[in-house]
Amino acid sequence: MQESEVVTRTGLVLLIDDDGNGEEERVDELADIKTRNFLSNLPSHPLYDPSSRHEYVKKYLMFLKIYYPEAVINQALQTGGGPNVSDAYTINGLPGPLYNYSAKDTFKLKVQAGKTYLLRLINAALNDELFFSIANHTLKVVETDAVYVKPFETNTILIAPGQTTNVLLKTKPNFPNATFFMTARPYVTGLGTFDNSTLAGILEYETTTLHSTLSMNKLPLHKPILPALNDTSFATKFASKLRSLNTPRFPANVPQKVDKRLFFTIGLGTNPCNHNHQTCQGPNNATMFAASINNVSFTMPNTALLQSHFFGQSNGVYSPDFPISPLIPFNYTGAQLNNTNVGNGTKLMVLPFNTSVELVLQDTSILGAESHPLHLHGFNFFVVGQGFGNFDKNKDPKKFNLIDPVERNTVGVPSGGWVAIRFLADNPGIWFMHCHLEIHTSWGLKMAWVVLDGKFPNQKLLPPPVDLPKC
Ligand SMILES: [Cu+2]
Repeated sequence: MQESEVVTRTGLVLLIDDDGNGEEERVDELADIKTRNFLSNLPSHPLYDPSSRHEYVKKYLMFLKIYYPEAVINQALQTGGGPNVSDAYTINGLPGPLYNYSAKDTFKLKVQAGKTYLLRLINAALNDELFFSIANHTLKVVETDAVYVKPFETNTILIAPGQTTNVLLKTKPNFPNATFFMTARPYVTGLGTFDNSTLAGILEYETTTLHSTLSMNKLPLHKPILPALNDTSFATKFASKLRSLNTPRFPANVPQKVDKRLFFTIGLGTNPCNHNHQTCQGPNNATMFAASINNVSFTMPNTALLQSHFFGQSNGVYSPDFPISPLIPFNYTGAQLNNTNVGNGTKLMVLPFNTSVELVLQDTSILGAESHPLHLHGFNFFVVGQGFGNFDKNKDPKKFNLIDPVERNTVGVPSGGWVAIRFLADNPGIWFMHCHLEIHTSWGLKMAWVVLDGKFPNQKLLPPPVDLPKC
């Protein structure tokens, strides 16, 4: 992922997708259109803030990024063990003063008193969900994954890899005679080792008076208190605050009828060690880590799925028989199983055009319960319910929120729990769904959907470009 920043004529900083996959671009185009609406329609806008009526709303781009070379993932796949932990987390490329020798590499967010800023947060850390907080300031969450939410205030946000969150930051009315740490560190529920370090940037108030840089450095520095590294209670409360805005202008179009009900287990597992005379570094020396959905660990095909589907040549590339539920039901969040081996295959699930899908994603306790940020390509979905333990298909659906559930494209499957989503399969093609923890995806925690063409010309998969390279 190679992003660059450009400044548009509106003075906003935007994120551009340079890798050509269109995904970040699409998210950003949506965000940008909304931001322009936001600026041009302030008085009638639901997020309109009377105190900043004539204020120009500034927007900052922030990356929370991690030093994490591809070689680390490759090494883990070779040895069958967990990945080495990263060196540091960064904000806009800078790790900050809580790391040795990094005080010079500190991101400073300069603000003026008495204004409202729109901060756009993107978690680009490959393997970690992150807590983020700014000392002595509250954040008003207004948007997640480029969709408005009912605004709510919080001291800390939780953001998973691949998620975006926009927050309004109202600065103090007057110069505060202090500076403020902005810190982030991971939320981790798995059993593996992880980078438990904390990144820090500084929120610094600009002043027109006599404060020199020297005197700025002498100001007291406040630090936020972040939740504990495994604070699932915070994660649950935060998730339950996220609701769609659901106004006449920005309705929540939650599918009310369901054509297909699906139940997928999400979790880790093992494959036998494939080195004959070597030991592996998996859970024991005869196994390698793997991960699966419904116990199918996804095997990457050699031919592109979309290409083989479009030309009707999918035989031998993938099989259209992804299971609608686990073949052998078990106590998903109960005691450890003796046999942790996964099945392997390139299995896809076929959906007729416009199928309304309800999908329950159930975490398993195999090799430890863990929060998994699941990402669906091609669609937004509504998060209609979540809970702990095993999903109860008789009781739990009665509590689903079908009015104003949050609409997004990446959702944390609660550690030792489940989450239910609904989406309308109105986008023909082949779409991946995978855990956004990079190592879990590499271990096979992914599958793909085949969404068939509809009847009308604008409901059909477009042909590949004429210059598509031939094998
Ligand atoms: Cu995962």
